[in-house]
Amino acid sequence: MARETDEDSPSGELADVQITDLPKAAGGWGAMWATARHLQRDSGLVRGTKALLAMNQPDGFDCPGCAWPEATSTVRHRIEFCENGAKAVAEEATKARATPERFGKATVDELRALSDFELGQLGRITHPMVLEGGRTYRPISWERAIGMMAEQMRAAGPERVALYTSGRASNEAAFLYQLVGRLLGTNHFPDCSNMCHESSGHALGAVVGTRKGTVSLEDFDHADLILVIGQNPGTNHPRMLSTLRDVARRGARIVSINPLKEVGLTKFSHPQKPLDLLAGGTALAQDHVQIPIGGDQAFFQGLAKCVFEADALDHTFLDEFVGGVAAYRAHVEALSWAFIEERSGIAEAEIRRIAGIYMQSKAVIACWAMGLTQHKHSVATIQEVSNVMLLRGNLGKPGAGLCPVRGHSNVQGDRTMGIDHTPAPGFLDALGEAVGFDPPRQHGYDTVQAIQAMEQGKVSVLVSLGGNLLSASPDTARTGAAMERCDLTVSISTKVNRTHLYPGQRALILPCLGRTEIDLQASGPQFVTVEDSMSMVHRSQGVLAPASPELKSEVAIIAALGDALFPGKVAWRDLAANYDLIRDLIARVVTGFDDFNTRVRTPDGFRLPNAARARSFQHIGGRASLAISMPPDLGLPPGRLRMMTIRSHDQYNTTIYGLDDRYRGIRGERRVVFMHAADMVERHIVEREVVDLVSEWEDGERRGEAFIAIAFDLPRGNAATYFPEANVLVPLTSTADGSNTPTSKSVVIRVEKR
Ligand SMILES: Nc1nc2c(c(=O)[nH]1)N[C@H]1C(S)=C(S)[C@@H](COP(=O)(O)OP(=O)(O)OC[C@H]3O[C@@H](n4cnc5c(=O)[nH]c(N)nc54)[C@H](O)[C@@H]3O)O[C@H]1N2
Ligand SMILES: Nc1nc2c(c(=O)[nH]1)N[C@H]1C(S)=C(S)[C@@H](COP(=O)(O)OP(=O)(O)OC[C@H]3O[C@@H](n4cnc5c(=O)[nH]c(N)nc54)[C@H](O)[C@@H]3O)O[C@H]1N2
Ligand SMILES: [Mo]
Repeated sequence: MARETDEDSPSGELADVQITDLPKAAGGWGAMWATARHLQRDSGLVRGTKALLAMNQPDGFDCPGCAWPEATSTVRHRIEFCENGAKAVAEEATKARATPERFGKATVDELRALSDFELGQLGRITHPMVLEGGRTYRPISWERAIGMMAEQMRAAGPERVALYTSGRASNEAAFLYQLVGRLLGTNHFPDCSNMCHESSGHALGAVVGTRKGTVSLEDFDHADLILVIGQNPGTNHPRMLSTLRDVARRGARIVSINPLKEVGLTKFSHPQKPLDLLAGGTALAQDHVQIPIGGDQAFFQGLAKCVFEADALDHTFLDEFVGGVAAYRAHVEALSWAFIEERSGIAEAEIRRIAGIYMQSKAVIACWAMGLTQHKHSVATIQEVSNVMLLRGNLGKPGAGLCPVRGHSNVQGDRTMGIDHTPAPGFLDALGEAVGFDPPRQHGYDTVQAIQAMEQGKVSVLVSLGGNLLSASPDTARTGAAMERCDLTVSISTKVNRTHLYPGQRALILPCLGRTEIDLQASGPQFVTVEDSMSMVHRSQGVLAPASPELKSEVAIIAALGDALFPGKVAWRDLAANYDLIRDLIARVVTGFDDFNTRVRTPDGFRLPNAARARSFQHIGGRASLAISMPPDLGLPPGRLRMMTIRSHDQYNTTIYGLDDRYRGIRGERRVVFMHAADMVERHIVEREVVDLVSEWEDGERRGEAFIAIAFDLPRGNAATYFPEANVLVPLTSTADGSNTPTSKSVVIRVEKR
């Protein structure tokens, strides 16, 4: 099937990878050094530092990195950023410019030969660009670009248009975007969340009736135990390490459950605290459960078995709020320890030990991320985590709750604003009433379905509000071919990425302002709003001069499209001139946003209501309910490995900042495959040998050529590669039950010698 070309490694050759010792702690001097180096290289120290000092401050902008919340302004530090936030800023505030002249020099086919890192180094896009009747992008006026878009969307009709969103879009942009789509008559809103925390939403919705996390940042001050499951905060949510550091210093416990012993969870030295730097840092997780990929569901059933056996239940809580306890009890009691050991890969004694720690703790927070969401059994696994938490009343009390740690800085807000292919009827009712139309009710396509629809010619116009659909999606070659079948592909982007290089018949790149930049509209400078992982809604306002005078805000671009498609239906120009008017509209449509404009002007913003946190289950029949499931068999055909695709320390999803993964001791190359030493010996593979990876799926094989094998401390039978280089190996139709999320963390492969 899909065959990988050499296009991901610049010259088609592998660099000489360097393997170094693992650092003793995350953060520390290494983080300070990396921060300075990236700022200097990309944005220049002065511009970069100006931006950093405004980041995560009440009057500044929200870090475009992750969705971890900021502390309240009373205790917030003047410096509130991490190494990776600094890299994200350097990437956006870069001095490099992808001007029409630079674009004009190469065809998209030639640009494909650049690596993702090199594409990023082209810099910020300065002008709207079009590709039609050739293979090169040329400049186009905004007016013609928007006109072309409106014309083709109208011609295609609602069924044939898909509107993708990446989670960096602001609430205001996302709200207008879904409004334009629904006025057109479609719910085809694939979004990055379909590949991310969709499984969490499904699981939590079914068990506790709320699709979001239930904790606040203050809860971490009151917890006795934090479970960090399938998450690598040292790299992906570094500000969470400051929270975990405070937790550890208070004497509370942290348990990590992960196939890898991630350095970031072992020890953390706060780069902005001199004493911490000198002392070498604070120890974080004392306990690490080295679970094989996919073993979590059975592991948590083992924990539940122990809780029942010891009768360590919160009976009052269960009697009042939870249904299905007896059936669930019968289910886990019937599972033998031999079965649980086999399906979790963890010995009974170890499960009992962790259960002991869990049962001694009065208030527990369970955090998780992609290690739980991107498997076939993800929804059931997350339900199992929730079950165990409910058994001891770890929900809706200080220091306890469920905490899916979101990725993109506003991915949660975008969903709240209606970026949802299965919108709630109540939301559509309110939207229809506020704007005066009848929104479409039929469910739309998610990301995988949208790619399939393009492939089958059912979708002919693809619009992307941010993101990089080509590289983020599974089955890169297949996704690229599907996109190329479209009549029109449109990307609203800040920087060049691989999606731009797989154009439809015609393609537009519409360059927009980034978070860091001043957004000046007719009524004056504007701010936007975002919602963090813990449901706090707050302002974000850029401070830097825009990268080019031609840039428009996302809001202005979408409002112009709305005006071209549905003039007079909404006061589009007024909305774009003054974002307060968009917020007034949001307040009328979205629950929890009353008085939006006033409340969001308070220093910390406001928290959205969360029924599960309030122990209110009225909307799901009065009770939370324990879910029953059978864990998967982890057995593999002979010689095969289960591979997870993970992030390095030097990337933001498909944006590659550099070629190092400092916390895993890798420098200079990303095409690596981590394997257990014994699995290498068994295959006669030596350290640094270049191998091919072949994934096996019901519709055929996929080949990823030339990965450097490196022995690593992970469970036997498991392997790890980096996303997006390994996405060629992830089959489009291998998705999670219930959420349809691609199984990017469990791909069955064989390793071939070259
Ligand atoms: N700097 C930086 N920050 C980011 C991002 C970035 O790319 N760079 N991306 C953002 C986004 S969109 C997201 S969603 C988050 C992602 O944040 P993470 O979820 O932390 O990211 P991943 O690298 O995908 O890592 C998942 C972890 O899950 C573990 N894992 C894999 N399979 C299993 C399993 O079966 N069980 C268990 N228990 N663990 C498993 C892996 O070993 C790894 O430690 O980060 C956000 N923040
Ligand atoms: N194999 C594998 N695949 C995965 C994952 C995995 O773990 N393994 N993780 C999945 C996850 S969790 C996610 S969230 C998705 C991510 O999928 P996406 O969100 O689609 O990807 P990103 O790499 O975050 O998007 C980066 C692009 O966004 C644009 N951009 C940056 N800032 C802005 C802005 O302010 N405005 C606009 N309009 N554009 C901007 C830039 O052009 C940049 O190239 O990938 C998924 N894919
Ligand atoms: Mo994500």
